[in-house]
Amino acid sequence: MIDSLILQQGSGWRAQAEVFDEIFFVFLALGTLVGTIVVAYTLWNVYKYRDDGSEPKEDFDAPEVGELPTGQGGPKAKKLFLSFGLSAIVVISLVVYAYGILLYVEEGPDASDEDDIEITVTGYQFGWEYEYPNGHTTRNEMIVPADHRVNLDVTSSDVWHSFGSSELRIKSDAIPGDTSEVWFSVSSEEVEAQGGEATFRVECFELCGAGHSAMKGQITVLPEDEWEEWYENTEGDDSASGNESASIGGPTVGGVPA
Ligand SMILES: [Cu+2]
Repeated sequence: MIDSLILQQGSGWRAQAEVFDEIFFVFLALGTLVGTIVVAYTLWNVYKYRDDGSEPKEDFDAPEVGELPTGQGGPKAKKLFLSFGLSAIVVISLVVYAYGILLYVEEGPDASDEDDIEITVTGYQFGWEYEYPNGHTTRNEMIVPADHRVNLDVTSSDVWHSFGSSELRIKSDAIPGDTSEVWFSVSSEEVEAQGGEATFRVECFELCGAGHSAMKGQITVLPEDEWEEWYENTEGDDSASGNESASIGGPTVGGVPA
């Protein structure tokens, strides 16, 4: 289950994938624990108060239809407070914990670091265009270096889209006239584990027209030096080398069913 990416080891960074896997695991573990206790306690009471054919004792406080059990400060009320109290502690702890950790997902580590890579993502019917800081653009394949925080400014040139990668656990609305931000980073350990080049699938998560299902792309993460070599070669050419990678997402016009 927890086969998440190898993350920013040593840097103190955590990728969204790791954060979300941790939240999932904590909720799963607590849910399983509480569920086991509740079901076991229920079954035990079912057995304890089973109908064995004998008459109930005189003082047996049987619940009556249409009346709330009062408890009246007796042992029943104690159980009620205990169960409400424990539930409240569990729920409040989870809210505080999840809220704190999700703030990290929103903000990310070391905001506005000069090593960050800023890329503008523009959705269109039907594909993605990426613009790098030097003005170079690629279509459908985004190429970024490992061990850097990548900041995406996501927008659209026509209708509403939603840019996302399930493997990286990132998703962001792409709305014409508006920009939303999302970040990610992939460690060099992960790039190494994927054989020197890590790839992540990109999809559109907002039904945007007939070619929506074909609106796929890819994030390619290279080791830093290889990426720098690639990036330097993009200087001055306008998207010529980038377009050869357009085939990764399939022919975008062909995305429209005939
Ligand atoms: Cu779309």
